[in-house]
Amino acid sequence: MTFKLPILPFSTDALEPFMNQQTVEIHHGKHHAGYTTKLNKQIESEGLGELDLETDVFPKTDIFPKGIIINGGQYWNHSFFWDSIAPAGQAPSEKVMTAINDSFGGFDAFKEAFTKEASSVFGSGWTWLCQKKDGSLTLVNTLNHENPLMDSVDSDDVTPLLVIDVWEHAYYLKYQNRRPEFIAAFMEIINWEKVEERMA
Ligand code: MN3
Repeated sequence: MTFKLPILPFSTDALEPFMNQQTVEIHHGKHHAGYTTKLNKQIESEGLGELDLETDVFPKTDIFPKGIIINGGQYWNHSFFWDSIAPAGQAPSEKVMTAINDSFGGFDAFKEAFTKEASSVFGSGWTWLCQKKDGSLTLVNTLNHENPLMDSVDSDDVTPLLVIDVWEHAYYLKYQNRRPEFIAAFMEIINWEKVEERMA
């Protein structure tokens, strides 16, 4: 089987000015495409058959070659990331807002907590808004290629709802080293409809 680079759910200039066209084009067309190609090559060279990343690979990272874990993680994380954003103008639904209020004590408090977590990832990684088994929401940081579905990440069986990529390639062309400005911009282009869809 072959993994395919997902088609973006928006045009490459649709997130301007928060995420500029060149960043989207290179991030999707070069970085994500590169991980996709490497994942497929790795699967082929290992002679592996049909693989489901979520159910086969991420819960058992020890038994797969590192190249599958790294490129599989990056492939999946980026697919999840593109679905986490949308042209500006969406607001959380009442259901999502209630969960945010219950878990963080208000929308501003959520934004503050999310910004703090995403700012604190040292080097390359990701900040995930997740739902716990009890329905409450929590934030999980992962490094490099990792995500909360991986058994190597201590995240208590959560369901990811939303992710920000804080690798420098996600923002450097527009924001250079100013990650906090990128995080603030990301807040304007969250796909809240998708967050709700991902909630239990
Ligand atoms: Mn990236």
